[in-house]
Amino acid sequence: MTPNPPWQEAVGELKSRLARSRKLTVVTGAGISAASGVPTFRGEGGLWRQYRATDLATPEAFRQDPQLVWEFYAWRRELVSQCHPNPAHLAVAAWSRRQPEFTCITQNVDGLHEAAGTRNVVRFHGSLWEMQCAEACRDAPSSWEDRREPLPEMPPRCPYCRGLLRPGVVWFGEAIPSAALQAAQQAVLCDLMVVIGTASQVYPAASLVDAAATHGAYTVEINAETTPATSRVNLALTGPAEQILADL
Ligand code: BV8
Repeated sequence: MTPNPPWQEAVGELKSRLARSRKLTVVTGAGISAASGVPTFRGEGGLWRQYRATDLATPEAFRQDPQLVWEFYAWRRELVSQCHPNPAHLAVAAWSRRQPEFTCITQNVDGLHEAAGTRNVVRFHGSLWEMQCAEACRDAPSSWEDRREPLPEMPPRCPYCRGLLRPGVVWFGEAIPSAALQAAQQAVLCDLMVVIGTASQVYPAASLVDAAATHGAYTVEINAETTPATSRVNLALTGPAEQILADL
């Protein structure tokens, strides 16, 4: 008889909370996409050449070397275009169809929640599949979807002004898009928040669980390791999200 994984007893509690919830908000990070083959930011897979993702995901890095930053994002677009939703994404998508009120606030830019059919996804940090004119030229829309793989030229250029394009993601030091922030401010007014696969070190995303708790939500963390949020939630399930959510 294999011993029950440590999360077994907690799964029962989460199941009953899900059954009773009237408004569920899920917050996800890179860990939910790990089983799909998408490298996380801080794990060993988070290295690209000799750089850390967090060194390249900044406006300064882009200003200094747009070619290098675009090679990083082109590498991630190509890699993610081969990745598919895993059982954790599929479980969240099922919740989005079944729960009376549901929001998925994701820090991920891979688009796998949408690919899994999840309803009401808030892209808190943008998307690899969105483009913006880096000059914010007046003829270009604020952002648009561009799934061309590979990109026709490197670095890609704005079709409206021939200036540089930039990936439609939120870099460190950049503000969260106001629409996403407003959606999140509504979504934290929930009765149950489940935080999945995030090191809870990036702000303001990492403060969403505290905002939910302040408004009376029951808070749950599902993560492969303990994080600064583990001691702040009502229920922590430590293990691989794709296994834990498959058990649910
Ligand atoms: C901003 C898009 C201000 C790009 C990303 C306090 C308040 C406000 C801001 C700050 C603050 N303190 C510091 C800041 C600045 C900064 C910040 O938080 N820095 C950190 C490093 C301390 N925040 C910002 O800059 C934000 N903007 O504050 O603006 C402002 C306001 C007005 C006007 C101007 C400016 C913007 C942050 C957004 C950055 N962009 N992504 C891209 O992707 O290329 S962040 C990026 O890194 C991801 O989106 C993600 O959010 C983050 C990585 O975090 P995780 O998702 O948690 O991933 P990680 O690898 O770290 O962890 C994975 C976890 O999964 C691990 O715990 C692992 O154990 C677990 N795991 C692994 N496998 C599994 C698993 N779990 C379950 N199952 C598995 N199988």
